[in-house]
Amino acid sequence: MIYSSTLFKPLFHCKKWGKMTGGCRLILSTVRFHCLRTLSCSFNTSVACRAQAYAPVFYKAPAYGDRTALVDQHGHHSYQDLYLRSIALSKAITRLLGNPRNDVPPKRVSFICPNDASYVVCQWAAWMSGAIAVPLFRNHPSVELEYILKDSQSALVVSEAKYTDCITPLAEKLGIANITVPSFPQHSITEQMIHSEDHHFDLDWKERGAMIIYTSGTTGRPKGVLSTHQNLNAMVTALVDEWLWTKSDCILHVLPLHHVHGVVNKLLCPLWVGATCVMLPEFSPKEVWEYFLSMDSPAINVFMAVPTIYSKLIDYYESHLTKPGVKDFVKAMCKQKFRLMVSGSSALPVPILERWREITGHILLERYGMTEIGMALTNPLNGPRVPGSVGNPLPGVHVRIATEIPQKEGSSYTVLAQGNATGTEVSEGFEDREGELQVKGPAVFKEYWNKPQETKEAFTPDGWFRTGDTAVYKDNCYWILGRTSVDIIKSGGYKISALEVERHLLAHPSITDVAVIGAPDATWGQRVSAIVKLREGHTLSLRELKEWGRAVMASYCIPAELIRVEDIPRNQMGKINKKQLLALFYPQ
Ligand code: MLC
Ligand code: AMP
Repeated sequence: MIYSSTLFKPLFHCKKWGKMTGGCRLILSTVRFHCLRTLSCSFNTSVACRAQAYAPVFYKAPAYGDRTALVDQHGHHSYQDLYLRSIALSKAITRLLGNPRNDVPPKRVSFICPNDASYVVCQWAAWMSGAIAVPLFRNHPSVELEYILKDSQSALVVSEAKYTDCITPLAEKLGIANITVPSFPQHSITEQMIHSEDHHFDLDWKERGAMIIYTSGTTGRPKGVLSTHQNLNAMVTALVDEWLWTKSDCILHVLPLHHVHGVVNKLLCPLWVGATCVMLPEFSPKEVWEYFLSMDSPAINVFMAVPTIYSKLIDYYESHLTKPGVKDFVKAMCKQKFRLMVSGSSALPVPILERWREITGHILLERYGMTEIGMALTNPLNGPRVPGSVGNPLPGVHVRIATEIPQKEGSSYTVLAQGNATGTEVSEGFEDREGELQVKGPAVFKEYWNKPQETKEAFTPDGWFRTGDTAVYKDNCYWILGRTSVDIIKSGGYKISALEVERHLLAHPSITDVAVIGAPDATWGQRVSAIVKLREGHTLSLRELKEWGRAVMASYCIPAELIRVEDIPRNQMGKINKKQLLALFYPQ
């Protein structure tokens, strides 16, 4: 057996962990799995952690061995199980793509999965193969999937069996290879199978592309945000350090897995530290409350969500859990079980924060982030959380609030306030002044995929990423006041481009003119409202529009409201003033 003492010696004598061959490291990993009870944990942890700077999360899995990494609708999955399944899939990927590790830039591997272990296996396998992982959203209509596959120039799409029928025709149309995630019964992955080829995970990870996440911009089609392994490493380690993640933590995961909140904060963080992630196939208020109030193991002690989810949980509580004895039980359980409850991705209304505190005894920790930068600002884990504020910079993050001084050649900026985790300095005379929030640091993304001009425009000449959010520094913390552009809508935590929705609606046979605005909404933050002019003689109901929209848009982009008008008001230049439209149709 490979874990005999004779085999150990040469491993200990490797010159440098960083220079170890992948084969060596794999042997160590396997040793770990077979000697879990006999090997010292610290040995393996140091191997896994020090092996390669900025290496992806799967490097850590061997050290966590048979701990439970994930619980999903199929059962419990250990770190060992996920790791071995990922190696097996990565072999299939490299057989198809050659060796993506040699490619510059690395090949893109898209994948479409339910929210379960198959997602982690695809993500890790893509990274093990040296490829860039492109997560697809299973609820996107096929035109949206096609756009992402094409735009990312994916070389391969991996689908979980449930989605193979949907993805195969698309892949064939685009000439992209596709495979189904093999469903490995646990016992079928053997040491022999893993050892049948050598694995070389030793790459220069730092600058290597890791993941492309698609995000809406103000103009144009969605852009692929390319983050490197260094970016992901910085995002994860900042949160792990700041919120004190440990392997005893257990998080309940209810978010989609094509955005950073679900991917980084709720999945990579727990997997990084050896904690457990209990993953629901989708958000269900009933199931979330059942987990919150359950005495069973694993006991959830961390929760994170967008404000809409807290609002929906409150609604469920009001109609099912308010009987006197039950109410006290709910509060006692939440107070006793949880160490951390976080809100983010859009502004947390103070009434939601207050009601949640009454129900659970927890003051939600609000933080601020963005696909391009990971998390930037956070209220403290320990110490007072200020309702309505997003706290201060995370470790490694530099922020400033600045206003643009337009110039003939380029732009320069007046800096109103600038800070990092150690403090913020406000420029004299600019106290309480609002401006654009700008960010620098190792978590800031590398580029918009294949969009050099957009990438350039997203940064100031001196390298600050322009978030497009208006902020102010006041009372020793940062406050987000809203988006600079009215054309970006946030609904249920999703960022939606009003112009993109308009583009879709203009293709509707009955619509001749349209303006899309974000109507304020207590549950959704904003909801997509379409003000339309219909072609003469045509009729269109909201139900018909929604039905039509399902084939062309993500469900969260489909207008929730339809306002029919004779003409859409425009100024002399023919431009629509959306602020005026909002005031006109939503005076509150
Ligand atoms: C669903 N619907 C939405 C919507 N989600 N409409 C607008 N905005 C949304 N976000 C529509 C559906 O199409 C449906 O319409 C109706 O609402 C009810 O759908 P549902 O499926 O029952 O809703 P539900 O499952 O409760 O979904 C709500 C939700 C979901 C909040 C769970 O939207 C969600 O998972 N949001 C999280 C998005 C997220 O992860 N954002 C992070 C981005 S990263 P109809 O007409 O069919 O009834 C980021 C950076 C950072 O922002 O800082 O984190
Ligand atoms: P996305 O582009 O989907 O990653 O969304 C990022 C945007 O979400 C930010 O630019 C903000 O507009 C918004 N956002 C995230 N967190 C918060 C928060 N706590 N408060 C207000 N807005 C937020």
